[in-house]
Amino acid sequence: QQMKPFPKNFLWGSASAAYQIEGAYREGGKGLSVWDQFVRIPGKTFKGTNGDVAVDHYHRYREDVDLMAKAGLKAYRFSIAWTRIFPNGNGEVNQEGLKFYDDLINDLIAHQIEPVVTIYHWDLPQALQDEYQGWESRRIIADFVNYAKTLFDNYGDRVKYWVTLNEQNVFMQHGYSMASHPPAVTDPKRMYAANHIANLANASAIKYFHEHGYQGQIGPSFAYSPIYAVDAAPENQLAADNAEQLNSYYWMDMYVFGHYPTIVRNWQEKQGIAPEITVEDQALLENPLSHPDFMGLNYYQTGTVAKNDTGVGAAAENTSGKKGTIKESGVPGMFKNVKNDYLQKTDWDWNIDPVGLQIALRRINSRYNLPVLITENGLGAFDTLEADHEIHDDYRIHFLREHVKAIHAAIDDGLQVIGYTTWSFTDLLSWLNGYQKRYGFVYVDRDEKSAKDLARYPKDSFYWYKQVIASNGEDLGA
Ligand code: GCO
Repeated sequence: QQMKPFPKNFLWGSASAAYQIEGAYREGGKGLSVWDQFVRIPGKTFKGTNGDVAVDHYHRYREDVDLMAKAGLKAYRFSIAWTRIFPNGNGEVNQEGLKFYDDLINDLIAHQIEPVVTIYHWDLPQALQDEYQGWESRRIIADFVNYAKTLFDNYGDRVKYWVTLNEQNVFMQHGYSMASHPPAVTDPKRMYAANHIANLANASAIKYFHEHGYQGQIGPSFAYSPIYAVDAAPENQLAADNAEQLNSYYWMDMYVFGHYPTIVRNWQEKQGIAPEITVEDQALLENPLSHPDFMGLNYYQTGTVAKNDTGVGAAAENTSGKKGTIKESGVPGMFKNVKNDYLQKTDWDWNIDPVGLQIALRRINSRYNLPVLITENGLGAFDTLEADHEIHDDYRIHFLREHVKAIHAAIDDGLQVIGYTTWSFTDLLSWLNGYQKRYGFVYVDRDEKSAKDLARYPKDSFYWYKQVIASNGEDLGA
């Protein structure tokens, strides 16, 4: 029996984010973002690396788009830097910033590459953090909608796929619980309050989009790591359910159902950390016009948990984990994270689990009944540039091949998957791990001795992916 093929218009693509590739952090009228400031605090990032230059995509986007065309990409997901459009977050529009993305979008379209635009990928204007504490103030809702509307009005004639907030769970947990992203707070009450405001901003932007007749689809992208129980002991199964509710359903349910899961809400109330929800909030969040058209899924790995009666703390696992620093973590009374002996790990100790992607697609599809756009998936690894400028990343090919098989299996299961934009197209800045952690199909030479010019070299995986795209997922290589 033959497997169902990938849909004819499946969006085979790749992805990036403004801060991780653009550089030119003070050019083109750009304002400063919270990341431009945060990376300057000693000890926050690997060897103090920052995105001041990144891979200089701002000046080399034409070269990058040419490479995308060479790979045969059908789609490219990138984010817009809010600070290029509104240097202060609100107020006057910066025409130069608008023009940069206008040119990029036109160049993509000229090469028949579908632009998938992320509106917010973590680089909040510093001015809004200073003015009213960013996500902690409801004033951000109007500013975010105004920014999103500016993008819809300027690019909506050409952009058909919009991602509102990227990995809200990650930027909230790292920013307000683990203090590893700006604004570097450790306060769960403030985190859940800020997160609720982000939910209102997300819902308002989606509602605006739906009410004003723009053509296309819009939804958030979420870093979903499905959770397994360590074994069949009922207490561990319950712990896995706790983790799934707290880590994932708490965040995603709000997008689609407009309410938080009872169990988590109750758990928060007992500790006095539940966000305040007004009658108006409820009406907005439950309005179907504020619900997404698809769920964006960033899938890297699964988690495994056991019951937690020893009170192991730390609110969440550090998902940008630095090599060798994974420590015991969990949520007291709910679950603790444990090792999964069935899974191998990446150079950064992330679990490698292609079947987990099929499971993620099933869970999202059955819980939310929405099509899924896989907005990220990929392998962060150390790569070696050979003397002849080749990069033999067979480990990445293997990783991606197994994940493409899992997507194919999900499609064969009857699930609706719109596309796959791998992380990432070129190598780029890892927020906390510098430039040594490489994800791209295209190697960027940042070695000061050999290449100050940030030369681009396609890796073996580049040619492999080209083949996959050309055959619409039929030819996955050996
Ligand atoms: C890293 C991370 C990022 C994220 C991406 C999330 O190493 O910094 O892997 O690259 O995956 O920005 O959307």
